[in-house]
Amino acid sequence: MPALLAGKNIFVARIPVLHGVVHSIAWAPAEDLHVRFVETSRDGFAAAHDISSYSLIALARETQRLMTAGGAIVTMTYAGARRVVPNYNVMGPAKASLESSVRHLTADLGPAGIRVNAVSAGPVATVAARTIKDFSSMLEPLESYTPLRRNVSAAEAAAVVFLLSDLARPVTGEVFHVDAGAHAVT
Ligand code: 0WE
Repeated sequence: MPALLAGKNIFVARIPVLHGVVHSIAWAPAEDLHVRFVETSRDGFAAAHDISSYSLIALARETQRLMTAGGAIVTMTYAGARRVVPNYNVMGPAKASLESSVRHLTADLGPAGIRVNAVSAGPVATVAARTIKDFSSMLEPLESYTPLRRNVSAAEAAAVVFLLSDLARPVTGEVFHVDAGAHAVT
């Protein structure tokens, strides 16, 4: 491995100032997505919250000192944080925790001009999502019940770019829905 990539100070070594960071990582053990929620294992709960939620706090902590001109952090969440979505299971509480952390981080980082927001996207058929049991059967109903009668593509999550940009200068602590209106009717 090149010397610059060794160790954990890669950002410090190579990036003098940072204006924005996108946090887009989530994981729960497949076993915990395939059992009834009430059967969630302690280890699965811990792993889901560690990887999907704590990682935002760690990212904010390590990048805040590089955002010396202010900045923006955007994370990705999902409707399962607030309502029961079949099979989303332990990821629901993990996303609820993530959304709460967004609000708590705004208070710490706001005075330094660092904003923290989340984009709640409708289900997007990513490689990981396609491995989920019955995922494609979730997509069809969206075309009948969402106000816009459609689905959302990964590219349409470009609201992330807006929240990173100066256009969103007064916006922090927001969960911005990119879901064809599903949140308004469900
Ligand atoms: O947040 C997610 C995906 C989260 C996820 C997916 C997996 C699949 C493979 C977390 N951990 C794992 N672990 C694995 O082993 N989404 C918003 C996409 C998603 O995931 C679902 C959904 C939707 C939508 C799971 C069940 C039901 C609906």
